[in-house]
Amino acid sequence: MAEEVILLDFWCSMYGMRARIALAEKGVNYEYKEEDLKNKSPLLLQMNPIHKKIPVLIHNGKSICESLVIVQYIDDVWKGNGNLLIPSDPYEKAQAWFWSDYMDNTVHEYARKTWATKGEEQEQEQAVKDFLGGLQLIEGVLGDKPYFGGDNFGFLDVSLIGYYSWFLAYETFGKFNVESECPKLISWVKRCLERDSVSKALPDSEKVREFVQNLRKKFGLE
Ligand code: GS8
Repeated sequence: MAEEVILLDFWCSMYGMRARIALAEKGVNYEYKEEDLKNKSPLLLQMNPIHKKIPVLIHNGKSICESLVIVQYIDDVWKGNGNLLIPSDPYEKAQAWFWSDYMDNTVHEYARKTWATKGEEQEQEQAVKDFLGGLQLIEGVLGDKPYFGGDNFGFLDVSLIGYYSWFLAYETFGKFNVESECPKLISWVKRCLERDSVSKALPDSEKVREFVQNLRKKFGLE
């Protein structure tokens, strides 16, 4: 039986990008379905009734939700294809989950505040400091390795790289520059972008900047 793989996604979601990259790394063919998050499809509501969020992977009719769970699932199911993304060493694996969680649940909120604060300059300056502080910690985890996974592009690389497509927006509205504070991290970004799986999954940063500018207008921030 031919496999049916569908990805419910939204173009500038750093979470969706993880699924796109993992599927490409494993050479899995799939159908991409763009969701209108303001008017969610019945399929999304049926497949992710708990959170009603993208990304959702639908594999032969069964849904898998939460981007990191999706990456792990893809790595497990298409084991034989390409490199293993999840580290085989238990400590490395634990670290990869820890830092992914730190990015999603701590640094992402600082990132959001770099563009979503309304005239409260101090709050925004603090958000920029906190965001860069978080990125510097993450840069320390990379150290002098080519990838977070060591010599091979792995799970933590997949989970972090999508955030890069939002950096231009954060930098524009927060008035700062990531490269001058985190040069090694940006070298890592450039290395990742040499992979087709990454360059094809990440949207144009300028389009993301426009998207964020429209959100700012919508929220009455400009
Ligand atoms: C986050 C997914 C998410 O926030 C994951 O998959 O890792 N922890 C989850 N998805 C957003 C779009 S990206 O910002 C989403 O679907 N939002 C719709 C909504 O909140 O209604």
